[in-house]
Amino acid sequence: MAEQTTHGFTRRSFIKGAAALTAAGALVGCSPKTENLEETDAKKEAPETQIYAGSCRGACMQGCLLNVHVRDGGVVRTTARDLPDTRYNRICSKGLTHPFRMYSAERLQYPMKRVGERGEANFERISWDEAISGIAEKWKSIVDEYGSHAVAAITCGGNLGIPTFVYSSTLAGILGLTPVNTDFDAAHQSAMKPMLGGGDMFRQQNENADLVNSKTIVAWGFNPAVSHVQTMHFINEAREGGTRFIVIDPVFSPTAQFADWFIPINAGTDAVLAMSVLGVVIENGWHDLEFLKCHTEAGFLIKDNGSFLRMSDLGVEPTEGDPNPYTGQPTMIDPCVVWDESSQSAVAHTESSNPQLSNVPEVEGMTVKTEWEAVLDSIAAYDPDTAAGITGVSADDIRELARVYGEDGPVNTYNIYGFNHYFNAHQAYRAVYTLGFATGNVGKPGAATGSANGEPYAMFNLVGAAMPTDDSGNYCQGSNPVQPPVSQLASIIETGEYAGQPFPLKAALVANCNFMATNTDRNYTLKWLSGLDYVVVADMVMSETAKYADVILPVAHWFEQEDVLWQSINLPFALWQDKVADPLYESKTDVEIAKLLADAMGYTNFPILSSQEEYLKTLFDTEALRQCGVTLDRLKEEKAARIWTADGSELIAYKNLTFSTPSQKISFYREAPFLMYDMGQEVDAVRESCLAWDPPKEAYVNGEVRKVFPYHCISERQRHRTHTQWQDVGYLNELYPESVCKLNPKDAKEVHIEEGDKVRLFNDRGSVVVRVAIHAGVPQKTLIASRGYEIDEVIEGHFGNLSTHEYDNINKNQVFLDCAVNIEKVEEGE
Ligand SMILES: Nc1nc2c(c(=O)[nH]1)N[C@H]1C(S)=C(S)[C@@H](COP(=O)(O)OP(=O)(O)OC[C@H]3O[C@@H](n4cnc5c(=O)[nH]c(N)nc54)[C@H](O)[C@@H]3O)O[C@H]1N2
Ligand SMILES: Nc1nc2c(c(=O)[nH]1)N[C@H]1C(S)=C(S)[C@@H](COP(=O)(O)OP(=O)(O)OC[C@H]3O[C@@H](n4cnc5c(=O)[nH]c(N)nc54)[C@H](O)[C@@H]3O)O[C@H]1N2
Ligand SMILES: [Mo]
Repeated sequence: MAEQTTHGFTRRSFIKGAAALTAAGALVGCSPKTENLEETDAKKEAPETQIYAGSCRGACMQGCLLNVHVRDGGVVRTTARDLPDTRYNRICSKGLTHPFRMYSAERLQYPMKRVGERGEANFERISWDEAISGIAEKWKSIVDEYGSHAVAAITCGGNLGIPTFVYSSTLAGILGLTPVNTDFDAAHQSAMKPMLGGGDMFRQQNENADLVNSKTIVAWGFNPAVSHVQTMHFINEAREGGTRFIVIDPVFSPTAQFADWFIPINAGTDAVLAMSVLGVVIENGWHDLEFLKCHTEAGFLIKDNGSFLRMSDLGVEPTEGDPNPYTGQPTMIDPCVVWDESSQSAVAHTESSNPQLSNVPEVEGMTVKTEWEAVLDSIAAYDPDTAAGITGVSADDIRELARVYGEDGPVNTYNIYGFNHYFNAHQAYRAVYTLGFATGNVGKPGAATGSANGEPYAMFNLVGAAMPTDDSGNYCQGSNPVQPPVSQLASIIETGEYAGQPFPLKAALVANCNFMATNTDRNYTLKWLSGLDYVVVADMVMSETAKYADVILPVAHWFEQEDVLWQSINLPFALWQDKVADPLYESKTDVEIAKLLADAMGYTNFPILSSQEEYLKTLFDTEALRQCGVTLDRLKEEKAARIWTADGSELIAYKNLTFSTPSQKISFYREAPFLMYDMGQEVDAVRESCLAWDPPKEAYVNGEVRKVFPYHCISERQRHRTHTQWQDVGYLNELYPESVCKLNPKDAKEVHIEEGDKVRLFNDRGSVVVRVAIHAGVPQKTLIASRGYEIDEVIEGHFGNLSTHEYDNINKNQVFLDCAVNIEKVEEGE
């Protein structure tokens, strides 16, 4: 019989748990002795130390190559390891404290099943056999009754190594599950895909070494001093070489401290600022006409009904193009039309190098306007004075920023997700990117516009991971193509329907994700979670989400398996992870777990899951990687290899100025809205066709909600954590002992709150009680909450109680920052 153990985990137990650490090490016969980490430098290394390569793979989207120092079978420390291009050598406090995670007292040691109520964290140890056969039995009965789509695979960004895909892609494909990605950071995609085309969309930025070539760098809603520390280093080097650094942020952020010019902006109004700056750019003729004509759709003609004028409208029959590479279906080519200024005639866009951008005469009796005119129309309302009233940026500053874009190029407009987490975020991305592209800031050294989001999917064999074949070469059944937004889960589970169709959802497999702590609207999460019959969580630690599991599976640490970190763009390398030790306790790798689950469900014949190596091999099986000469064998040997460019040159995004839109040009206009989810919601197609601004739902300073809940609540990433990870590292917790709420000194005075006071932040969704830190960098009527802390790390409540789970009607996008609250003092002892 399984040993009966009841666990009441608390996060705080770590600091108390130093003794447990050594005991944990002793369990597996290695003595990691983390309490004896030596303060030696590499040269004074003890002779018996073995040094392995490792990589730090949390979702900070960078990743450091590490030396993992092993003595007597135990990891004793980590140091930075040389990359082939040593300009990129880095390590941060997280990489340096990794041994503490490996030997954390919080690590899950064996499979467990729930014995108390969900969320109580009362579990009983079970064997792997019992765990896997129990899961299979439950899933089989659900599949028999409701079909395989009734089991969801929920994942997020816990580990950006290769096995990240094993559940929601590979296992979901084999078993036919419904993948639910947690809709983080998504508005950017709905703006980018139609503008630049899907294929290359994650390569908007040049690699970081190119930043020195910029005359101006604009961090627009980007806080690299915390969120991308590797990039910050390159920005500072560029500054030393004379590059001007501009930061646009509502908050005087850690990055703003390095700015030559800090532009505070009202949250959620970036679209207005960008449109207004673009207006001034155009007024002064600072836009790049040649670029607009040759490499964008600015000259494409649009008919009165909003659709493009195509050659078929002029009587030219469409021709058949190459079949679609994914579906094999035939494609028809019916090119869009431009008005060629030189010949004064309407021609296919491919035939003109000099399209007229405005005032095109009627074409065969049809009134037309250009895409460029659509842009001009949509920005017309935002003259600098009007824009100043909305954004809080003065008209003079708007004009000066326009001059910078016009005269101080090349400009790198660098962002990730600062303005992503609001209702109207796609509008902001579209407007900011239009400004960058209209000034020709793309495809050249020093010039780039966009996100350095770290997901270079295009290089790897994602299709092979999602649609593996069995040992007879037959494709698996494939996962559910309908992937509902998280914001609909409660109603789906309650009604068994989504978008008017039956959609039973009964169980979930959760991995790489701590949604109880990281999703918006925690009460909503609790609601849908409690509607599920059966929840399995695979994690390394007893996360807040694992506490809500029916069965918990312990996962091996990053250092306990071979892996490749490949999801980083501004760091142009794939990084190898040696297996430095066996998985501790009874933990298993994600690939092993997926294999056990597939086997137990009767799918025993998929070679992709046969070993970690086989899994990695599948993902590496692409032409793009072969062209770069990046193979697993080479990585094993060299530990890091440059990716991105076949000739090993520095990555300049879109260097050939060819984009992956159907026209191969940058698109500013949409005939139909690009919807990230479609459940029949109403969408204003005209408004979505070009640039626009709608105020964010709650954050807008002059909005209705702020009259009731006067403070905008921004949640801030922690330097010492990636989301909730590293919370079990005592050293870091000593430096940052608790979650706080930062408050502007003037506001503090007004509401009679002092540094260290206990306060309750609340709105009609819920509340949290934390202590206050007074901080002049916080704008007035704004509160900055430290995020990434779990429920037992705050005094009462949860930050996740405050935000809304709703999305706008375009984006499948959680809006963490679109949140208004009020604040009140809580007396000590209350
Ligand atoms: N240490 C650490 N690093 C991380 C992470 C972590 O948890 N810890 N998380 C990683 C992940 S998954 C992500 S998505 C990235 C995100 O990294 P970033 O894109 O840098 O995102 P944020 O930190 O959310 O916000 C960046 C800045 O945008 C500002 N901002 C907020 N609202 C607005 C607005 O309306 N307009 C403008 N212009 N600025 C605004 C914020 O004040 C902040 O200073 O960071 C990654 N890196
Ligand atoms: N309030 C607020 N909330 C936010 C944000 C915000 O700005 N404000 N930012 C959001 C953003 S941008 C993001 S990307 C999300 C991130 O949200 P999450 O991805 O949920 O964040 P993590 O804390 O990284 O949680 C991942 C879990 O994966 C586990 N894990 C790590 N490695 C492995 C592994 O190899 N295998 C398995 N099976 N599990 C592993 C970790 O232990 C952890 O419990 O958070 C979002 N939440
Ligand atoms: Mo993120």
